[in-house]
Amino acid sequence: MNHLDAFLNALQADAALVHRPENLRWLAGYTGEGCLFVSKGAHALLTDFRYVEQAKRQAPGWELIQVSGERNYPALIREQVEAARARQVWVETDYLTHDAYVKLAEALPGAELTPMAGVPERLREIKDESEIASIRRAAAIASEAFMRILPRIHAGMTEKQVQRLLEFEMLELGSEGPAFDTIAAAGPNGALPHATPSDRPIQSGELLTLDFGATVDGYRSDMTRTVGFGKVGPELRDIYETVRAAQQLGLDAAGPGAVCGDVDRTCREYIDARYPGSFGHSTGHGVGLFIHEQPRVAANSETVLRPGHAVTVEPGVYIPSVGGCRIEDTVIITADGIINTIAAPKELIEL
Ligand SMILES: [Mn+2]
Repeated sequence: MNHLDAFLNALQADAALVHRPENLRWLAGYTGEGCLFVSKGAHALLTDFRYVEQAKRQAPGWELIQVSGERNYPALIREQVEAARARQVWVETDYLTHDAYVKLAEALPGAELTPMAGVPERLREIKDESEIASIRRAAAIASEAFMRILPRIHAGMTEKQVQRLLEFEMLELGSEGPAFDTIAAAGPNGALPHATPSDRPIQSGELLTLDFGATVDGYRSDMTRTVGFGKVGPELRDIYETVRAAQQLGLDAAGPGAVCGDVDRTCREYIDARYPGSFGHSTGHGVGLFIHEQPRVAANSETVLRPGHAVTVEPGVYIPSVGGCRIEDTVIITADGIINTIAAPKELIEL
């Protein structure tokens, strides 16, 4: 079933307005600005002059409606809603600004605007073959970029220099852009799970955590590797091996039928027995058009993993003023196991 049909099946209102760019792409294959109007009887793409040709090319099956001057978005949306005789209209209340919502409501006095309530997010969870191919390509690019920079990074370089090298190689290999803000965090910065790369030179004896991804057809990959510089001492080495073992346990626990909360607990119990309280974030998350999607691989998640899920497994240990380590792969759940999309090795590398 294509994405539009799946969305129509799930539509529990007379019509829906879609504004979130990733949902425009997911539903219509369209990457420009504008919005979608979807009802049982019609599906239209509203945009302005700048995107008309692009819309024709990318979304040929959609009725194209061009905004201009008097015929602005609220007026054209009103025409669509009235033509469809829609009384209840789904809108992305978790995306529209308050001002945009108020304007819509003013333009549609006869309609009840109700939250779309995570329906596209739920439907996007299970990836089809072409989506999986894009994620795997993005993952292969990120993995290969990591391997390419290893011989070129050394103590004395700054976190920002490593970040730039990594992002350059991903672009060279065909990434549309970083999947998210690349994290490069060495030494004490490694104890901050989402550190911003700084101008601080990396010192010998430190661990460097690199969390990054590539983008292909809008689909993202997510991976983390932690590498050592010079000779890494026994304390950091033990942290590294603890995370590595926990991550492997998480991968072993993931698969069709596995409960997300159980995958999380597997990693967490292993780490908590050795470094209590040092692993404060979730074990993983879905990956797709967004870097963070459903399902969450978190302690309280009862979601059962199914074929077509793309999730990360990324436990970490963070010790303030000592350092940190995280190891992450993006895996695809299949009928009989998982495909690990990330090929880069996980033995401790000392550069
Ligand atoms: Mn991640």
